[in-house]
Amino acid sequence: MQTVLLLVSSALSALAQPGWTAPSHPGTPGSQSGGPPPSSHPSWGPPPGEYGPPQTHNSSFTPDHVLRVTYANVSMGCESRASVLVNGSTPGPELRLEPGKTSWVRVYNDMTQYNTTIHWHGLSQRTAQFSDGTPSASQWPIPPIHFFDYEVHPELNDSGTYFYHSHVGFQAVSATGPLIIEDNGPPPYAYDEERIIQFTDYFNKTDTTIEKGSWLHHSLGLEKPTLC
Ligand SMILES: [Cu+2]
Repeated sequence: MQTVLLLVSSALSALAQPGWTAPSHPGTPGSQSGGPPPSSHPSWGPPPGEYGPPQTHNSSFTPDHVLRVTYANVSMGCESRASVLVNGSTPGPELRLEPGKTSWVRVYNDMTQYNTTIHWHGLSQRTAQFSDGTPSASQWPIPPIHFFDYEVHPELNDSGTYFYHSHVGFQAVSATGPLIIEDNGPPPYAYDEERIIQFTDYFNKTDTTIEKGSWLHHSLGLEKPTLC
């Protein structure tokens, strides 16, 4: 299944390559002419040669960052809550990416019962739409015990503060972390230290209960918080 995910990524990469034209399939439903688009068709995509040919990652490939998504109890505000976590915590680790450079972030879904994705909140992902993390829109979600290599390419003017998070159900609230796109050049101000603060809502019901609605919680008496 890992191979399938990578192949999907590669196939979509191929679609984004400059100069790519639809293959000719005379008689195929939806194929109007069976040939390439007319030469007056507006050009689109990145400049030729900027990104190179599609790549398939083999066992020697090393991603720039690794995120592991798990499902475990965390204690917060004197309560214990089963939560979807990134690298064992909520929020997860900060990611710092260079603008104008492609970074690869491998996301392992170490959960056995839920799908997951990671979305790069605020980045357009216009050069790697298949890596946007919107399940069933830009990618199939990552099934349990599988991984997906995300291609993230912030543009030179994308420097700033963002966050990443899962886009599967209510995981979005706890499976999240800071995403910093570094300055493009020396920072305009001198400063001694940088601190990242991420705020998020806290819910003591589990994602599943919240997604099903509060009536279930009340009618079945489920998931009373555990006080420490
Ligand atoms: Cu988002």
